[in-house]
Amino acid sequence: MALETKKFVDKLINNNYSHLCVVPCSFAKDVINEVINNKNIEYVPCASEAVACSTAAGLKMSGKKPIVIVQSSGLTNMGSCITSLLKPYGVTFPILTSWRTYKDGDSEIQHQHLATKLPELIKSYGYKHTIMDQDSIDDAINAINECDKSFSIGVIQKGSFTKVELGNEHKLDLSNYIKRSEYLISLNDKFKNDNTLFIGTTGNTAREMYSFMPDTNNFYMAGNMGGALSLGLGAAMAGKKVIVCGGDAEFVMHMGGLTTAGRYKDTIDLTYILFDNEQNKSTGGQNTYQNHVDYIQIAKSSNLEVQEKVIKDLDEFSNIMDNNTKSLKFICVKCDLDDETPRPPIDIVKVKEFK
Ligand SMILES: Cc1ncc(C[n+]2csc(CCOP(=O)(O)OP(=O)(O)O)c2C)c(N)n1
Repeated sequence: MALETKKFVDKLINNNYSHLCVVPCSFAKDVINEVINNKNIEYVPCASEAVACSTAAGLKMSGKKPIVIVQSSGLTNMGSCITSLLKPYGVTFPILTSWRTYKDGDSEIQHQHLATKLPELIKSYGYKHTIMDQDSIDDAINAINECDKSFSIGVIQKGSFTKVELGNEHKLDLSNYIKRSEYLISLNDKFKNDNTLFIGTTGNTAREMYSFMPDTNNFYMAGNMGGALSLGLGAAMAGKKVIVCGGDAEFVMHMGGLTTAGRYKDTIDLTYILFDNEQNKSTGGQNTYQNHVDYIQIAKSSNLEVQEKVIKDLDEFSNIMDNNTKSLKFICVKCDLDDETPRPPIDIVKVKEFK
């Protein structure tokens, strides 16, 4: 059975919950859609789980009733906020996390560790964990109310909520842009049999690289969301020529890495290509709501050499990628969605040393 999502969200609102602070997980897609559709509770899309947790703490400490929803892989990002703010100051609000499982051959390597260790992680934070009921809305709401007043984290399992479509007014229109696959194919043509290291980020970028860049030297980072620029920085500092293929949600998650990378501009060969599809494609297409952010200016002021214009054209992209000067570069490309492509298999993903 699954909880009827609209009724569940209405009950949250009846219980005066005011804000949903989120980094998306596909398990929570329908609750997120319903909250975006619903005018009586505020959706707060967050750059990282650390941001979600601190924002919720600020809301709670100011008399509001926030709820945080994150993926198990992101509960670790909240560790500092939980152990050094929520626990010592005694601040409580419902934190709900999905529990991503792991099955050899069928799951992403990023979920392997916490698939068995999530309860231990929660315990080490000094919290209890409560598996959220999938049959009774009242029992689920009671568990959430318990999490609101005690150190308890609610765990959401797959299939807990009925399907909710996003209202048309919230849907994105990317039809003016070309698909990411076209840019990736052009990279494959340009860099085939070259030793440039391509790092693909968590989300659909790495998956699509596997399908559309079969001839380049690829590392698929299915996890460590937000860490791709810094991973690339380390490799570039060790002498490699690196191109990171990122996404708009991954780029902002640990944006502080820009300040570190910027320091090394003149000594490294590293390009970050931000493939901006304005959404979290791999967790269900939730809008990142980041149109207020000028990625190019942020990169520029962190000392990266930027392409001043957002790229929307394949020839333009191809010309830019012909620029071989050794530097720390940033390119922002707008792209439309490709159809789902398969995950790269674990034996190809699991690489300990770059080529
Ligand atoms: C720390 C962490 N939080 C959340 C997730 C869940 N997650 C996986 S991919 C993704 C969104 C990626 O979006 P983007 O970077 O824009 O790339 P796209 O899939 O749109 O290409 C999220 C939220 C995760 N894997 N790790």
